[in-house]
Amino acid sequence: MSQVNTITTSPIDGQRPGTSGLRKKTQVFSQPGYLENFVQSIFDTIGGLKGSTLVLGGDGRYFNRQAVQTVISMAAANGAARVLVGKGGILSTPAASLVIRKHKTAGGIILSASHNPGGPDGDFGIKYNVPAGGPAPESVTEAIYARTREIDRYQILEECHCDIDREGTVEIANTRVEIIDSVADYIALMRSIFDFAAIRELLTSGFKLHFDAMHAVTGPYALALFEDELGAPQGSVFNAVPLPDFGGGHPDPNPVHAKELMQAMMSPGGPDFGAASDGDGDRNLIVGRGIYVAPSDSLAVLVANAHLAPAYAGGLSGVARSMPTSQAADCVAEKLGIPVFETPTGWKFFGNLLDEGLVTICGEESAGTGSDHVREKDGLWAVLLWLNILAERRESVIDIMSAHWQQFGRNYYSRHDYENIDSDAAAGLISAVRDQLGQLPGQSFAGLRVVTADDFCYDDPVDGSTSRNQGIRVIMEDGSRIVMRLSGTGTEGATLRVYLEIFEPDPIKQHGDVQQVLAPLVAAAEEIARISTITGRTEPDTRT
Ligand code: VG1
Ligand code: CO
Repeated sequence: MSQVNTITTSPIDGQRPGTSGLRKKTQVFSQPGYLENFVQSIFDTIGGLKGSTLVLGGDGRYFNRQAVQTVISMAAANGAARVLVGKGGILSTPAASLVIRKHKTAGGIILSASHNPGGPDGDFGIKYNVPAGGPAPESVTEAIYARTREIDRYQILEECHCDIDREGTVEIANTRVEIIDSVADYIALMRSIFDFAAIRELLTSGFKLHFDAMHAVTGPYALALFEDELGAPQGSVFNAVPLPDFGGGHPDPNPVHAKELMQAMMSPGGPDFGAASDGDGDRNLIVGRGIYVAPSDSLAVLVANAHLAPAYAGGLSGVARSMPTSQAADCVAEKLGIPVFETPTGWKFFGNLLDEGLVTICGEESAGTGSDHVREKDGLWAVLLWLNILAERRESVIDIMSAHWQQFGRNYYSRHDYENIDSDAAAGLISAVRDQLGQLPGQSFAGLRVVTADDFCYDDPVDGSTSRNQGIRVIMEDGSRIVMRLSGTGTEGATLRVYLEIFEPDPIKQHGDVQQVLAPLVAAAEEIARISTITGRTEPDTRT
């Protein structure tokens, strides 16, 4: 029998977990003891694993399989009763959330750096999700971080190797390691939410679906769902095989990185409906023939039409969006007479609202949408809800968008990212703006008069916790808005995100070019934050 080894160690050069778990270069994670220290810090923080069940899986990126073995050996050495592992070490983030909830576990470990590129020179990541299935709240990630700074030992089984490619149960020390089907539970849940018969009818009626799995974790899920279960013709799902380096791509579902999909969708006679998902399957990109659907708009359309899917036929209790997400969903919620909650960036802030039943649907501008069916954002869920809506309405995406804007108004919106800029310069830029917030109201920039300016502070209505400095908001007289914050998911330098939004109620003016419409706000942001002077960049790297 494998021997439990207690290894003496010293604190790691860690980092406060950012928006979503801990992300570092793969090379950092593969240093001897680094992953082990972090994993032991998680176990120590949650009060040990003795007698409990842990869920484990990842997005299949480089180092995933090796890390799965390490976590299994450590869970067993720490006395876990059971470890539920996705076959091949694969579990999408929403599927992991489901398994954690369904089996009443002590939570789970998800190995993923989501949309960050993978490979030996790419990124790796790890996140702990709580027993409710969602990302650990700040109080827990802070405690894990504190533990990494004082840890002096970890426990691991000597020479333990587990066959993770065969479903079934293996006993290791006193731990039952169960290798489970990564997709079955998830598909069953989707079947209980949506009208599969209606979607099947749509997908077998000549309607063309084009789904880009970006060589990431959703490949096997999407094939099982769209092609096997819902009858879409073979080839509807492409880039379907998860690869350790995502085929050299960047598994971020936006028009820049999902180029192949965008090209197909923008060509005349292209598919009717296109979608993509990210590295770990929690985000979604929605494209209609000839039209990119901005994620904030997609959220609003889903809120307005959710009742067309069986699980939401009774209406929604409320909706939540992250602060930088456009206010398009608010316009819908107002008409529906349901509350809207505005939270900081990151799915962990939706957990309490969902647990309390205060909201049914949540969303972020970064293409994350989800509901109370799990406690994570869920890319394929969003695609299925769109398909369910299309199956009921039988209109094109472009027509649905036009009608939506006409009814609720259009929130022109874009996010400009300045990637890999100098960390000190980025921090300096934000603090300089922060320092002048009090003086901004009343001043005009590029012809736009500021009415309020603040640094978003969130008071959680459920647990009473406060999260400060969650992004700078500058609101203009005409209601348009500039938001600025630094990304919490990068591993190199800093990424400045500038979010721009202008509301247009007049249907005649709702078909303009987004970037052109937003140009005055971009100029105002430049005047306020002196972005090009401080960062040395005259253009953002990405506009989504
Ligand atoms: C980004 C997005 C945020 C999302 C987070 C994790 O964070 O902006 O909305 O929740 O990624 O998503 P940041 O701090 O870089 O802006 V995922 O799918 O990459 O885990
Ligand atoms: Co993700």
